[in-house]
Amino acid sequence: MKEKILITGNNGELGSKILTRLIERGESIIALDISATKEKIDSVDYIEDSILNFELINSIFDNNHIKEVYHFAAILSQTASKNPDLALKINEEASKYLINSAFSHGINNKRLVKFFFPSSIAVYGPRKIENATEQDIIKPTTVYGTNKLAIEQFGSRVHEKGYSKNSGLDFRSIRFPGVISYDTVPSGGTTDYAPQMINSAKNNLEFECKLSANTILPFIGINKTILSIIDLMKLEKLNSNLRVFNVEEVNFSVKDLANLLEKEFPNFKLSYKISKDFQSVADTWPSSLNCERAKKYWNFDSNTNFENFILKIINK
Ligand code: AKB
Repeated sequence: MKEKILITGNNGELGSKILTRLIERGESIIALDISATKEKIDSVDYIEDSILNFELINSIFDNNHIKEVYHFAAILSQTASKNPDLALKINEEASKYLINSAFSHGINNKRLVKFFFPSSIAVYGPRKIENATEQDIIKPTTVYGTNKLAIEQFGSRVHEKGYSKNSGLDFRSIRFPGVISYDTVPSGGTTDYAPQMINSAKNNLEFECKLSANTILPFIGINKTILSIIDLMKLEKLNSNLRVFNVEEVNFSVKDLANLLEKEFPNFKLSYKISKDFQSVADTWPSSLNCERAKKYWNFDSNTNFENFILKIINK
C-alpha cells in the first residue's frame, strides 16, 4: 500500500500551501476540511467533513498507511474567545484524538508517524516579554492559548511514550507569530490586524485599527512559514526532548507599520478604535521571540529587516 500524508484544514492559509508543496514533491495526500475545496488537484483524496467525526478519523487510519500528519484544522484566537466550548472541542479534543490515532497507527505498523502541530505565541502570558525563549513563562490567559499549550504538552507526552522504541509518534511543533501572506487576508486572529492593514492600504480602503499604536508583536512571512514547516518535517531525526520551536522574521509596532504604509500610500486613511478583546490579548503575547533553537536544530534563518519585509509583501 502506498504511504500517504494526512492534512487537516487543507483549505486554510497554511494547509493549502503545504498541500501544494507536498504534491510538488510527489506525495500522496488525503486532505480533510469542513468546507469544500474550490480548486481541486486530481491526485488528492479530498474529504469534506468535520475533524470531530472520530469514526472518519478511525477509518482514515484503518484503511491507509499514513506516514505523516499535518494538523491545521483549528479555530483562531478571537473566534475561540467567542466560542470557548467549540474551541475546546476542535482545538483540544479533536487534536488529542488525532494524536492518539496517529500514535496507535505508528505502534500497529511498527513505525514512527511524524506529526506536525502549528502552535502559537498565544501560549505565552500573562505579561508581555521580549526575546521569549521556548521555556519562558508560559501561562496563557486566552482560550486559544490554553488550547495550544494543552496540545503542545499532550503531543510531547505521547511522543515520549514510543519514540525510543522507534514506533508511535514523532511530534514536532512550531510556535508561530503573526503570519503575513501575499495573497490572503486572514481574520479571526489578533495579529491579523497587520495583513488587514496592508491590504487596506494597497486597495485604497480606510482601516480602523483595534490595537493601540505602540503594540509590538512578532511576525513571519508566509514563504518562511511554509519553508519552516517543510524543513522541520524533513529532518530524519530530531534529537531534542523539547518538541516546540519559536520562529520570527521581524517584530514591529502598529505605529511602525502605519508609518511605512502612510509613506508608501499617501492617501491611506487610518484610525484607531481600540478593542479591549484584541488589546488584552496582544498585551500578553511576546513582542519578540528568541529563535536560537530553530537555528541550531534545523538551520532556521531570518535576515530581513522590517522595511524590506513589508515592502516585499506590498510589491508582490
Ligand atoms: C492569532 O492571532 O490568533 C494567530 C496566532 C498568532 O496564533 N495569528
